[in-house]
Amino acid sequence: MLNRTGRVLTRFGAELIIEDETGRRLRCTARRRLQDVVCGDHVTWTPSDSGNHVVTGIEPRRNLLERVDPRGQRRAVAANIDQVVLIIARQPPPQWPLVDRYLVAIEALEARAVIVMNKVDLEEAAPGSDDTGQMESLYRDLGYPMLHTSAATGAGLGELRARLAGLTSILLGQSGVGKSSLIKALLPDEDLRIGALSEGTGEGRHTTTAATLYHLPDGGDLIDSPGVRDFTPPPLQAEALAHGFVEFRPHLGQCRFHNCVHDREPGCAIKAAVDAGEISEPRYKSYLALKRS
Ligand SMILES: Nc1nc2c(ncn2[C@@H]2O[C@H](COP(=O)(O)OP(=O)(O)O)[C@@H](O)[C@H]2O)c(=O)[nH]1
Ligand SMILES: [Mg+2]
Ligand SMILES: [Zn+2]
Repeated sequence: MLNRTGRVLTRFGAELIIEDETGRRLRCTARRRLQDVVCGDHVTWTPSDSGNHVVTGIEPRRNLLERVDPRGQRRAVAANIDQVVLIIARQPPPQWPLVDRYLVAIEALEARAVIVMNKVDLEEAAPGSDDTGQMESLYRDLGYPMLHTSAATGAGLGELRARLAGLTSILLGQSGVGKSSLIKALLPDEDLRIGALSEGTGEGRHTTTAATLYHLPDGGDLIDSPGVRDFTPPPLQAEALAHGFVEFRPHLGQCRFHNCVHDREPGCAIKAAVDAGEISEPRYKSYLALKRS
């Protein structure tokens, strides 16, 4: 049998929409043993004259984004993500420990992270304990690009589009920061695209919970759905958590106790680095808050 290749754009229950190398969109059904195929998967498939084509294999994944459903089960959301765009905003003001929680999840995916400060048309909310400007430079110094956008005025959208070109990205962030507004600006005919995909699937309109891969007008792909955008990463074990703080890495393995969780243990190399100013206080506090939660 002839095996061809393609990429999964979305799935509706047992039915998959894949795109082949020539850009054709095809309805497929996965072999029974391949039921975990998700949006973003690179697959092999074989044509069929009667009914749906058949997905016969999943190529090795670069990574797999999972969420935890209300019953505590891990659920695959999307595969092969190159980049995560973490959206924060002037208002509601950033919750920096939540930003760190997302960054740890992005590091675990081994995906690129970009931070976008949206709503720059607005004044900053009354400054709290953390100065936003200082926090922004902290993340820049850690190597995370920090863009400024306004979905309202269009400011910075060109730079954001340029960042998305050539990669498969997703947007994440807390509610109210402007993710839906940014998606609308990036994918002006989103509704149309979804309509075209769901046409003829027999399931009516696309259930917006299914992650869907879209091609961006200026190049690059965006995997999106409210379920993807509003995803909150699951908690991690202390070891994986510490590894997700990139500036901790050079110090890991140098604590007095091999099982040190960098909290109250004596001889902790992480705490020594905080005291020496090599690791910032806010990031260390974030680590402790996440570790204790
Ligand atoms: N002033 C301003 N308001 C924005 C901007 N982006 C989004 N909003 C508004 O913020 C609110 C939340 O936006 P939404 O896109 O629904 O956020 P989401 O919850 O992250 O999807 C809405 O009232 C938007 O109109 C922006 O750049 N500037
Ligand atoms: Mg939204
Ligand atoms: Zn330690």
